[in-house]
Amino acid sequence: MQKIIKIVAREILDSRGDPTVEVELETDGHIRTISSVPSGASIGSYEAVEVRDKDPQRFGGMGVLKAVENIKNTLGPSLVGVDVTNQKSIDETLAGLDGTPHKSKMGANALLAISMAACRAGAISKGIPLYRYIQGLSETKEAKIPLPMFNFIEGAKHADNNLIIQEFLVVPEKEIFFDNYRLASELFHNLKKILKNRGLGSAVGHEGGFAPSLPSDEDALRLLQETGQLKIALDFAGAVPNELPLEKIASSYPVISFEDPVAEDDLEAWADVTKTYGNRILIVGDDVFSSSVSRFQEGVAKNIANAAIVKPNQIGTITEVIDFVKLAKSSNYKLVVSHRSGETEDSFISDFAVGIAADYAKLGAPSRGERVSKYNRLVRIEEELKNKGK
Ligand code: 2PG
Ligand code: MG
Repeated sequence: MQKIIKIVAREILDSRGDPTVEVELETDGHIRTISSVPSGASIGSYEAVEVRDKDPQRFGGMGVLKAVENIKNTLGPSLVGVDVTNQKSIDETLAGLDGTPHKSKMGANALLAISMAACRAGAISKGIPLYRYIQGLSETKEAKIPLPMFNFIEGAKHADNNLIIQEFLVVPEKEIFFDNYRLASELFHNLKKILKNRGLGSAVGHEGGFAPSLPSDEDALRLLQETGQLKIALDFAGAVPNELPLEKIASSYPVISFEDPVAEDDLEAWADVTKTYGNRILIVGDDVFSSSVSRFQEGVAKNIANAAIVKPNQIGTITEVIDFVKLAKSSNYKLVVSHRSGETEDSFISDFAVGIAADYAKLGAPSRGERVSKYNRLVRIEEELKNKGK
């Protein structure tokens, strides 16, 4: 048994250049792990919250020293001496010390950084890869690499352009992950050439996808089609453009999923959209569920969506997000594990997606360090799974 002896926290910067929390955890058997947490830009109102300093003198108010202090003074010391493989009790201690419904006292950013670092240490102490350890925690029968959803074009809160839809994603569906990765990279470069030839900017948005100013959202869909024939996924983040309603998209483009096609509180409209399109398109709940068991229960009772986004920082601990995964699976919902628009180089989410055998993973464009760190981790896991069997 390995016991936690030390938990240290600090501020580092994320991909947007904003501070975020990093934790180092150490055990009595000399295991040392590091984890850092991501941050969203389009944040649902049911999500667990980050604690930020709001001190205008530091990082424009975005500092996370309070969360770091919470780890140093309260959360860290309470876990000293705890068996690092006891993820459930570690997470219960963390959630208990916070004690609020949305983790607003200690901060989901503080809790999750520790929860992830403990999970990593648990895997090392058992001598198994992180995805295997998560497979065990989530009682998943067979680990598998999810189909990737690559972000090619960005709009809304993730870009400085005029597009209303937040994410235009392409979904290659080959069996081998690396083949999908290669195809996405080649098509991404195609798209860049098309944009340049048309005199459109090839600057990128928060997740590495291109962020051109286009006459309309439909032009973004046309660009994806010119780039190559692939399945398309869209994240509306609750806002559907007036001139491009769902019927038009569904009947004219090879779209496989609509994420948040309705605002998070309009459950009746959610049920309508699910009823109309759910037999042929994945209707993916992100903000509406916020990886929360209670929100999911409410949604299922009203027949909304047939797939769910899974984001650990929407709920704050690994145990709670696994509870959400188990419930969604038992209700036959497809699962899309997702990064956030503000990311670090941490690739925990890739192991998580494989360990819970998610159907899809949304990890950004096939470019930029904080995005490819996740896809590159999937490349390594795929090699291991091939060599060792599932
Ligand atoms: C989303 C996410 C990730 P953000 O809406 O699905 O792509 O965006 O992290 O800004 O909430
Ligand atoms: Mg979303």
